[in-house]
Amino acid sequence: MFDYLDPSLKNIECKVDAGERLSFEEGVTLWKTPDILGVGHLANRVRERMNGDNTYFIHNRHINPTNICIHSCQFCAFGVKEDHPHAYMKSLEQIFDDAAAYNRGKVSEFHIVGGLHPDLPYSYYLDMVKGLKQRFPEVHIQAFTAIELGYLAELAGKPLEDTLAELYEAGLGSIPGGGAEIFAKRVRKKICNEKLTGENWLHVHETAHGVGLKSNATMLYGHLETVEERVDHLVRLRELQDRTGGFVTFIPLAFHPENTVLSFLPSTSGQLDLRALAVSRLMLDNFPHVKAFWIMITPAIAQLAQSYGADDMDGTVVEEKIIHAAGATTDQIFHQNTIIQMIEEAGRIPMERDTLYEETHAVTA
Ligand code: V47
Repeated sequence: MFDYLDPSLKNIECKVDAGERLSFEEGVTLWKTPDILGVGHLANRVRERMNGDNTYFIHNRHINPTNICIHSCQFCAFGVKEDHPHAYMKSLEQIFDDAAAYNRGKVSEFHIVGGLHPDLPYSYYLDMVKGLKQRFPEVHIQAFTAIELGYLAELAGKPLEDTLAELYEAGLGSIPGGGAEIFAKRVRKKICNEKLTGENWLHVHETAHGVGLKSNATMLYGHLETVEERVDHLVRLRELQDRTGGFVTFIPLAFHPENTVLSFLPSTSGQLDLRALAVSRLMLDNFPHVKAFWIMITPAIAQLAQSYGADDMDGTVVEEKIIHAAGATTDQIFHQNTIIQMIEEAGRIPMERDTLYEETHAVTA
């Protein structure tokens, strides 16, 4: 029997055990209670019910085509204007070369996210997808956040649905979860005023699910948002998932303040990172997976997170620019044996997966 420090977690436990949905107010309790062990324990029960002892990872390769961006988000240290000394834009040939350099028959996913470049045409993105698919037909392309997709539809001069269908046809496999930040208008106005609204982010994902594309979802936490705004974010994702079933994985993203306009804010704590994963697992009862992205929260916390609701560690990544621009001190590459040993030490079964968890198999170091 688990002894909860916070008696209000007892009621939540009854609902969790009965498989009942938690309310907005219960979500707030989970964020506010000092009983982090209790929250973790409940999240772990759900995690084991849904995914047993499996901890998933993938051989992937991140590609960030450009850091030049028409937006100036307060939380972002990656995006710059064209005249910035660190501004870059990769040609399609460079992207294909990068992909080839790291493929070596092992990588099963290209994860592609970048800035909104002011001058690139829609054909650049379409040809990127086509060219990668032609050269690496076996690799899944997870590309373009909802923000980029909204922009691409504008560039293409076509309705969003047609743009998504065309990219899907060209070889786009699924959509990453970035750009969600926090849906609440109050915060969005302060941290990413020029960006797609929360409602529009949800609309892009709903439309993508409608054309057959699966997607991920994220939440950027640890900046100006309140606990209630975090719960609102999770509830809105849960509602969309009820309608479409198109989300695969949820990834809470810990805000990294360095080199951003919000650099006066502290970094997130280990406790907040674990709680974000645990509360997400408990509130998002219809999301199959919750990922502890080691790049964001360190491999050590990602390992601990395997007992706080998470069932995924992301993957090998190879080169990450967005969070490292904002001060992440983690390595950029995680070798398979290190991932496997960390998962085993956490008492879980290392399962290599493809992007959509359709093919999975247990591995040993
Ligand atoms: O939307 C930007 C975040 C996202 C910072 O789908 C920051 O599996 C923290 O899409 N501190 C883009 N976060 C990355 C992305 C992603 C990442 C991991 C997994 C998946 C997935 C997708 O990066 C942005 C924003 O929320 N971000 N700057 C920062 N300073």
